[in-house]
Amino acid sequence: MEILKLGGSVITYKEKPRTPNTEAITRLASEVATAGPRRLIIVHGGGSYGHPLAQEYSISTGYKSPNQMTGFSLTHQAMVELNKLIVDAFLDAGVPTVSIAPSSFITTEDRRITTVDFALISRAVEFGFVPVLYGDAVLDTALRFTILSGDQLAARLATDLGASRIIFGVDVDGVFTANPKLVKEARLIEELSLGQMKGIIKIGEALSTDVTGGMLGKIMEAAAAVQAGVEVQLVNALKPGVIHDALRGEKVACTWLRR
Ligand code: IP8
Repeated sequence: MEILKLGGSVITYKEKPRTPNTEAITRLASEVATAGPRRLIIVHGGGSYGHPLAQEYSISTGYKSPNQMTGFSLTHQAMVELNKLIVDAFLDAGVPTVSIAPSSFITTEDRRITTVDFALISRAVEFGFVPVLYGDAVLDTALRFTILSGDQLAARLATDLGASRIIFGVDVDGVFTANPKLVKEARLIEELSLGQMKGIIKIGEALSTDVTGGMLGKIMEAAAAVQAGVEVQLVNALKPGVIHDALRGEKVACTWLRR
């Protein structure tokens, strides 16, 4: 079994509220379809659907005032809307996707998934379906509610279901020595060991106050899955053909995170 996480910056235009990257979504659906049937779970991010509302109503830090209640629902509904676009595109391409809302069966405790039962998802995969989940506004036993990132969900699914690989489809080729969007000399790092990942996490934690998003957040979430023996591949899902080739096990420009 494998997990494909499609980043919000791939499937939406992050700077434009509620704007899907329809071209990318349609292309990715056909890439997954032509890669052939497989035991796969798709998780997608929030991009310009979930994030602006989650931010406007400060959902991730939990309950502080009654007007956030509507914000919680609006954030979830925005994700349902984006999820419908994804699932419809994959169905059009012939991939037997089924939508599963994370907030309907996952709670967190202080933002981390505690006990969760993925048996239904595992059954759906066994029966040939491709479940599609997403980052969502979820109930939290300590904070009343929070935002569960698609990255945390993908890593936990992989660990609990014993997946062989997580493919993170992002908008760059992988982890670079510097920000490739700002620094021309930035070099792609082809492989990071768990030890190297831990070093990066330590530096990141020391430097930054908010490490949940972006590449560092992915490395942090991936660490537990890598520790459990899952191979994690970060690839550029905006480049046509890359997700197809990665699914087929062909060589692509990427970063591997391995034990
Ligand atoms: O984009 C968060 O998921 P992510 C989704 O994977 C929401 O961090 C609801 C903002």
